[in-house]
Order: sequence, then structure tokens, then C-alpha cells
Amino acid sequence: SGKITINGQILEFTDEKNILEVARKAGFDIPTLCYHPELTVVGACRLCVVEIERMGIQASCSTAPADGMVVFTHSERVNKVRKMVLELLLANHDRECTTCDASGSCKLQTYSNDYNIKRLRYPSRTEQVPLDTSSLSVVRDPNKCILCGLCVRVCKEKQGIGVWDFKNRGSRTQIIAAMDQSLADSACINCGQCIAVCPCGALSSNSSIAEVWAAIRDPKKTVVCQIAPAPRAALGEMFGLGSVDVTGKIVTALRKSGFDKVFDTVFTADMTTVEESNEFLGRLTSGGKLPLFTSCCPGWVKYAEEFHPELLENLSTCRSPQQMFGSVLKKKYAKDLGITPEEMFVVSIMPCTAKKYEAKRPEFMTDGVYDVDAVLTTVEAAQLFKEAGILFDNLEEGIFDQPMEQTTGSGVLFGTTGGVMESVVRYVAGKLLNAEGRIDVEFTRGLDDTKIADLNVGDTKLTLAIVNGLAAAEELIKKIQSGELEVHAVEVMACPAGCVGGGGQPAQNDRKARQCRSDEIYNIDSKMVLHKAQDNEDLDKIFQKYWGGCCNHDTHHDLHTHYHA
Ligand code: HC0
Ligand code: SF4
Repeated sequence: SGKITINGQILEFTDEKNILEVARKAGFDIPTLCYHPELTVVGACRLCVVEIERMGIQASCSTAPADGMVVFTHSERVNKVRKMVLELLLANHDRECTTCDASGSCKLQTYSNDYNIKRLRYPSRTEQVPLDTSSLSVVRDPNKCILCGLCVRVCKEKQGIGVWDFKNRGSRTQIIAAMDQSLADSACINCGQCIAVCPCGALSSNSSIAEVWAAIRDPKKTVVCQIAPAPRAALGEMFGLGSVDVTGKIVTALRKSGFDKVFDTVFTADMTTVEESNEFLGRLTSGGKLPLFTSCCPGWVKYAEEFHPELLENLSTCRSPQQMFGSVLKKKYAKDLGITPEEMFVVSIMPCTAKKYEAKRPEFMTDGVYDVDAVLTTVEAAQLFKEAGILFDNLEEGIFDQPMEQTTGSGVLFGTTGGVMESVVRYVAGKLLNAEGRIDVEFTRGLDDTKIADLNVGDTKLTLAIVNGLAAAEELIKKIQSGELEVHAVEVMACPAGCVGGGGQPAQNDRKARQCRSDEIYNIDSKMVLHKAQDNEDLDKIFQKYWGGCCNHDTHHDLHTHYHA
């Protein structure tokens, strides 16, 4: 700690790691394209330079504050360097902004405007290289890449995978998927976290908007939508509303866009809670494979298949809520409507790019057609509403279709880290203790990447673990496998903070945004009348109607799957 002078203002600093953080707290935004507070610092882009007395021009991301330091963040000299850096980046960048996926959220675009860049003094590159469109989830446009390396670091440091790498040096430097593979052939688990950190349009989601419009315009298709938990607290950000609950507005916007039926994935999140909790209780009493790992995050499932085949028997056999809904709609609800699975087109709105991949897994089909036909990310759904000319912020609140209308707060919690576990605990505690009313759980909450706690439910003592980010999951798995830690159940979500931090969520997908969205998820839960999955009466009726009850041979066929190496 100590005192530092920034632009003539004397400030106290404490544990800030670099000048950039101190300056931001003091109200000066230092531009940067390669710095991320949660990743290692490399000082590659040089945009964050500041002038320090007796030290000259230095990168503020990699310079620690020191007592007595005198810093200028936006002096004439600093801004001159900054403009030059921007101009050089722009000269090497495909500047087709109007057709770029990141237009409007691109940091390079923003800084070029902020620093008043009107013409470039350097020759522009003209070469165009092909895009990598091999992945169902992520599209890479190398022409837009500015080599900041954030994708390389997030994939290695947060997910422990390391799909992206640098190739060559100097002016020939590129970022490639390791060993020059296409993304589809790489070890990528489709989480989209590299999209979330990309400052410009080099990485974007593989959009499904066109397919959805085609289905809506096809008179032979009944188009049904389901909405995941997390987008309801984030989609409003795309319309300037902040991280507030916009569930009702999304329902209305979908109807206005031409969707025939609108359902809530929270309904099948409740269904998952019932099936998965009973699976867990079954394994506890019959000596089945423990710990039980959740299986609703497709990024995690793919990671387990690729890197931990020995754990596949530990995964819950429950399909994710997205795929349970797909199965219910194609196998059962289509019949109620008197149509074939082929005549129904199921769309889901998900915060997640890996859900696009999950929907195309061959095990999730009915009569030769996919249970979920297209997945729109939160960003793509907002884009679709814009294309439909919908004035989102003024919409009245719509309600979901019957007969699967009722939902509980527990299912909404699935959208944030710890939510699946809290739902299971509410269900199990309610069941074993015959508890009525609300059961709130404390240890499951908060955005730490690892949470472990002991829980006494009657005579049963359980140790439960919750992780988000696959690097954190890997550490936990090592502890379990070495015998250092004994746990009964583990919730794994691949993205930071769980689904609220998914790779398909709006830009500014940082710690603060994730916190706001997560807070709103808990807020929605606290306002809801029903709180535990077993309180959902529509769900009981559906279990009865379609399978003669829950957790039996028939639900197993339609709502579960099996993962094997
Ligand atoms: Fe999630 Fe889900 S909670 S994974 O984060 O379990 O994507 O929001 O839709 O399927 O419900 C994502 C979010 C879902 C599923 C649910 C689960
Ligand atoms: Fe890595 Fe996830 Fe990006 Fe795939 S989608 S390259 S796993 S960060």
C-alpha cells in the first residue's frame, strides 16, 4: 500500500496489482485489448501505456503501483503512442465493421472512436484468409484477430484445455487451434469462453438465426421455443435494460416473432431435479457409483468424455433440462397436438454455445429427427427480436403455454453456479425431513470457483461440492481420485459463475456482469411462490400423464441417457 499521484490527484492504493486497476478505481479508464483481471498478464497490446515520472512510457497492466509514483494516464505523449498502436492494429485488421459480428460491442471499434482515429498512416493489409466454421458452436475469423491472446489464456487457464496456440513469430504470428487442426477436430468442449473474452469479432457464436426464421416461415412446421434459466437475467442487457428479469418480455417477443408455443426450460429443470435427486438417493442406498456428477452442462460432459472416461459411470444419467424438454416435446407433446416429430421444430434460447453441440448429439433424437432443432444464444435471440422489429423494452409480460406452465424458483437457480445442487438439496431435504415451505441453502451460493460443504439431512451426512470452470473441476477431480477428499455429489458447470457467465451471453461478460445476473436469479427465486421441485403440480400431472409417474422405467427411457467411453 501507499500513495500514488494519478493525473495530479493523490490516491491511496492497497492491494491493486497494477497501475491500470488503481487508475480505473480513480475514475480514469485506461484502454487495453489484452488485459483481463482474471487471467495472467502479458502486456502484449501496448495500448495501456502510461507516462511515469523518471520511468518514461510503461505498460500499466504490468507495472505495480509504488509509493510516491507520479503517473499520467492521458498526457499528450501517452495518447500519441496509443493512437499509433491503434493505427497499427487497425492497419492489420479486416475493417469491415458493418458486417462484423462484434460491431457495437467491439473494443477496437470503441477505442478507435474514443481516440478519434480518422485515417491510418500505414498501408492496410488486403489478404483474406478463410474462416474456420467447422465447429457447431464457435466461428473463428482470423482476419479479425489482433493477437491479444486472451482466447489462448482463457482456454488454458480457466478451462485447463489449451485449444488455441500461437504459431510463428514477428509479423507472421498467428493464433491457431493446436496442431493446426480445425476447431471441430480439436479438444474444444464448445464452452464459448474464448468468444466471451475476444475483444473484437475474431470469435463469435455459430449463429442459428437463419434456420429459425426458415422454420417460422414454413407453414408445415409448428415452432416451439423453450427458454433457459440464465438468459432471463441477461437478455435485457441487449436492450439497455440491465440485468433484470425479462422472462415475460421474452415470451411476448417470441409470440410476436411467430413462435407457436412458448415453454420454460425451468419446467424441465424441475423435472431434472426430481429424476436426479432420486437417482442420487438410489445410489446412496444401493451402493451405486459415487460421487454423483451432474450432467446438465454439455461442455463438462464433453470434457469428461475426452479427459476422464473413468468418470463416465459417475455422471448422472439424467439428460439436461434442454434435452428433457426436447424429448417431452417430440415424443409426447407432438402427439397431443396431432403432429409428427418432424412437423415440430424445437428452438431453445440458451446462454450457452455448447448447447448447440449438445442438441446435435446422436443420442438425443426421436424417430430420426433431433429433439432440439436449433439453439439460439441469448445474443442471437436478441438479434432475432431486432430483425422482427420488436420494441423490446415496452413489451407487456407474456405467460408460458399450458399444460407445462408452472415452475419453481429451484429450477430458475439452475442458471447460476450452485443452483443445481441447491435444487437437489431442497428436494432431498424436503423429502427426507418432510419439510414444507422454503428451504434456503447457504453454502451453495456465491461465485467462488470451488465450494465444498458437509450437510446433515436427518441421519444422513453428505459432503457436497460445486465447481465452475474446468480447471477448477480438474483440481477437484484430482483430490477425489487421490483420496484426499471424499464427496457424495459434485455439480460441475464449465463457465465462470455457471450459465449466467455462458459463452452465448451478451458482451461485457465479466465478473461484475456475472454477479448482477446471478443476484437477479436469486431475486427471481425469492419472489416465486413455489420453491422446491416437488411443489410443481403441473410437473406431477405431466409425469402421471406421460409415464404413469416419475423415476420409473419409462422416464428412464425418455429422460435419461448413458455416457460411455
Ligand atoms: Fe443452463 Fe440448464 S441451467 S445448463 O446453465 O441444468 O445453458 O441457463 O438451460 O439444459 O435448465 C445453460 C442455463 C440451461 C439445461 C437448465 C441445466
Ligand atoms: Fe477453449 Fe471453450 Fe473456446 Fe473451445 S470454446 S476453444 S474449450 S475456450
